Amino acid sequence: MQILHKRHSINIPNVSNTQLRLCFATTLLFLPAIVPYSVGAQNLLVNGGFESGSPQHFFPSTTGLWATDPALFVGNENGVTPLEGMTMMRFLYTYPDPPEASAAIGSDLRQLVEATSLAGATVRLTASCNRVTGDSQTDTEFRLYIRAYAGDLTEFNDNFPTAPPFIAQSSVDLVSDADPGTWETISLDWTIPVGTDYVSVLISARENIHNDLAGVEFDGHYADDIKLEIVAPTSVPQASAHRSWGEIKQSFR
Ligand SMILES: [Ca+2]
Ligand SMILES: [Ca+2]
Ligand SMILES: [Ca+2]
Ligand SMILES: [Ca+2]
Repeated sequence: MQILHKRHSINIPNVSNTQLRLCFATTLLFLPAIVPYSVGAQNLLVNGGFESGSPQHFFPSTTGLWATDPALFVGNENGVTPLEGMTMMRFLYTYPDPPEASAAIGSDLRQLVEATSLAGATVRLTASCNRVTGDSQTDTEFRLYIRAYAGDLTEFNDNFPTAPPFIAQSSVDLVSDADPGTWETISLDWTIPVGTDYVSVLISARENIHNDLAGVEFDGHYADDIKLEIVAPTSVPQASAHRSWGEIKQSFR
């Protein structure tokens, strides 16, 4: 039996090598960037369960660490058991240096995340919070933020708090119950705006009931298991943000 193999070919009339290369370069220019993250596959935060190391005071200027106001990573205490793993984060004060109470009402922990390739992606930010029962002056509120910034994240520390201003933000509040045996979870979905270079994730315990100016500001307030995950990938072409047209043409010579 004779087997006939068909070959399919495409003839491109009168197209020079240079034209073909420019056509290929144009295609590359408008292809969506290859995102090093995939949907739902990973927590973009490092140490989201507060299982290792210790939080730093003052503002971060690098990715992968929790920093700003005084806090501790602790195990079981005050009738509260970590939701995830062996340890959780305890909020201490609202002023970082020196660690002390102040007229401020928010005790904030931040982490910066490189997000150049995430602009246009939708992310889900989730955190769980818990507290002691306390008394009539025990604060009850927590707040979860995500903020987008343009620029160099290594300058975040130096420029805070006057700059850099964030491009956009989203936040969600939680009023916790008085049962230390239960964790309350908050979550938000947000599309990272085009032009974002990095984001900060911020979890805050808030003195919504009694603003202590000295001494103990929070009677026993905790967070655990913070996650930042992609729920929809970016469809924004980004190659042009990193390579100029001239650079692309040059690479084909
Ligand atoms: Ca944990
Ligand atoms: Ca609770
Ligand atoms: Ca205070
Ligand atoms: Ca207080």
